[in-house]
Amino acid sequence: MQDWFYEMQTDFSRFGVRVTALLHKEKTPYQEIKIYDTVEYGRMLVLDDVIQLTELDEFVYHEMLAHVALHLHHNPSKVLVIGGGDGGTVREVSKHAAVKEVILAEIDERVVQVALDYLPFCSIALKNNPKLKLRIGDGLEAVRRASEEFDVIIVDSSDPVGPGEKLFTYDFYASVYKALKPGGMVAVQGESPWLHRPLVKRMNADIAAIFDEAAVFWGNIPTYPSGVMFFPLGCKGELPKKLLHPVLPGLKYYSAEVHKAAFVIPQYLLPDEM
Ligand code: SPD
Repeated sequence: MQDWFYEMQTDFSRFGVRVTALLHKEKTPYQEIKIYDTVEYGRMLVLDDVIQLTELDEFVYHEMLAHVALHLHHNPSKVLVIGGGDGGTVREVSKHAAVKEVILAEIDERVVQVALDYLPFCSIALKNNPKLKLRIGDGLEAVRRASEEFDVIIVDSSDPVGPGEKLFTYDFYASVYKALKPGGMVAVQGESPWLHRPLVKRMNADIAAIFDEAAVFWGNIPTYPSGVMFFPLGCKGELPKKLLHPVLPGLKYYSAEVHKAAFVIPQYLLPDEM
């Protein structure tokens, strides 16, 4: 197979990847899952025709989503990951000695199984991981049921269509706030400040309205729309201004310097200015 996969990033722009094999395709009650092999990006997970991760750059997304909040929290013992059934975020969260328990709430059990079958570089964290509690079910319900239970909540969602839609609402963020212990933090997959401007503006305004302190940081992930992804961060209490722990060794993107630089947002991309 020598073909192209195209993601429609907006109604007027698309991103193309040369693929060499469609390794898996199935329709679940929630979405269509596809796994491709590609020429330049290695294995690629696609949900409802939207790229979720590639072997080449997934580490940037998963390191930034996990480590910024975990290095800012004084004792991130209990962490909830919503979405992220591929295991990439759990892989990064589990690296912290302070983390004793990682609860993964993934709505689609087939994403977990397909990742175990085809994406071992992420799903390795889902096998023989004594910190992990896998809960197949709705992430929104998981936070609605909880009260002051988690130190850190990480929202590793797909886009705001299909199963991910309700993870972009004011009500969801309000439930996340309630589910966090005092001092707790949430880090969120926050889409592209170039191509999803109204959504980015609303998400950041909602999180700033609900949380005691909020900020946004960014990462460079080439296979996501525009290559720039935002990550809103909310804190139940005062958001520490500096790292509270030495940076974990062996990471490929996140560092103390990257942490600092990630909070520097050019004027045009500031959510308040959109
Ligand atoms: N536009 C796609 C954003 C996908 C973010 N979630 C990826 C899940 C990987 N764990």
